Amino acid sequence: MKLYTCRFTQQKGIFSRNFMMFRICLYFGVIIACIFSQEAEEPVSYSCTDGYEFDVGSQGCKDINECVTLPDACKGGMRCINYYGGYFCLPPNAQIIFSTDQSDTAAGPAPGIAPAPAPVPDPTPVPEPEPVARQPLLVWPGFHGNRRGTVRCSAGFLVDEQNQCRDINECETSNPCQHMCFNIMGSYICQCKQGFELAPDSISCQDIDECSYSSYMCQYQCVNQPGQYTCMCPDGYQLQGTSLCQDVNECETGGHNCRDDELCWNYHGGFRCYPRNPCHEPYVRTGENRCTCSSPSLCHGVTPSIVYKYMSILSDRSVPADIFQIQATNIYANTHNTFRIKAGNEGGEFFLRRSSNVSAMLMLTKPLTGPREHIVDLEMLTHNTVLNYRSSSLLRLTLIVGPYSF
Ligand SMILES: [Ca+2]
Ligand SMILES: [Ca+2]
Ligand SMILES: [Ca+2]
Repeated sequence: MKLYTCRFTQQKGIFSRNFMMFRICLYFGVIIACIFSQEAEEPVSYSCTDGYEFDVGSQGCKDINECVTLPDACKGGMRCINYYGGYFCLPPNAQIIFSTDQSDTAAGPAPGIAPAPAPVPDPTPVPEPEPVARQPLLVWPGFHGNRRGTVRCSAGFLVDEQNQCRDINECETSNPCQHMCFNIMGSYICQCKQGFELAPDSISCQDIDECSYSSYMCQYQCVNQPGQYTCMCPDGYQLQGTSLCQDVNECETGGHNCRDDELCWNYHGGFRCYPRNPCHEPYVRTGENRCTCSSPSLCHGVTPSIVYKYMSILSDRSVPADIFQIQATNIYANTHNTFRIKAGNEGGEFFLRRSSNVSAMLMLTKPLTGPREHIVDLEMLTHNTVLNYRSSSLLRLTLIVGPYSF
């Protein structure tokens, strides 16, 4: 309650009879206090209900426009709507629709001088027969109504029993989404399961083609599937994790078909079967992978011994690269060893670098593309400087180049 000091005289009966009666009712206690405690010409205390202030000119309580007087009457971007005795804070999208029905209009309390709550300012206010009709318009997001109780709701809302607009839970009523539905005020949102994305219609879900994102999704081959993708590996490989391919060692897993007299040699992408005894006439097998020519008559002018070695190499391996070391097995005093590539380097893919008196390193100088098999003969020439004795030995290296770079 706000207290005001005022002059209250009988001469100022300029209001209508009804209004005076109302004032008398509303401020009965205050008036009584004035009559009994003050002389007619003496200042008296006068009070108005909350939201009103005494207007000296009109000698009545006048609505306070809080939307003007309060600097931040509504926060958060809400719209301020002044109302008799108070104010509303409404969402910006709220709409107020005034009834244009003439039967709904009649003389009523003068706007701004109303001593009691009255409707939202109406061009032609009328007295309402039903008390509820005197209530302000209920204005909420999606709500359109008038005082006569006819209500129209925006899309996504429905009128309930209380004549109010309530959100439709589309997820329960129509379930429009193909996968997941989330209800929101006035609408709904569809979402898709993992591996799917929302289609342009915002309702259905379409598969994500993960394989189109990048060529690095899979080491070998990406296969798109509904809601997911899988990586595939070529024959001779197995999937390692989700994207990598790992060679199957057929020689260990037993997935080879080599005979007992054959040696199984695994390489990236397959396996090979080589004879355990690679020696041909005039050579005889004198050790594992070693062939020796010992016949004085037949071995004249041929390499006395040949050692067979095998190695696997990935296709398109980066170069230069050290790939194989050749080393003398017997070291004699007063000997000098030299190394050379005797055969198998017609394309110039290899280079033999002498690393010591008894060893040399085979270098790859050009990338090899598989699947392919290279046989390179590496020769070691031994010169005994004291006895002036020369001999040679051969290492036959079989290089198996896999079909892929993994
Ligand atoms: Ca909804
Ligand atoms: Ca997919
Ligand atoms: Ca293999």
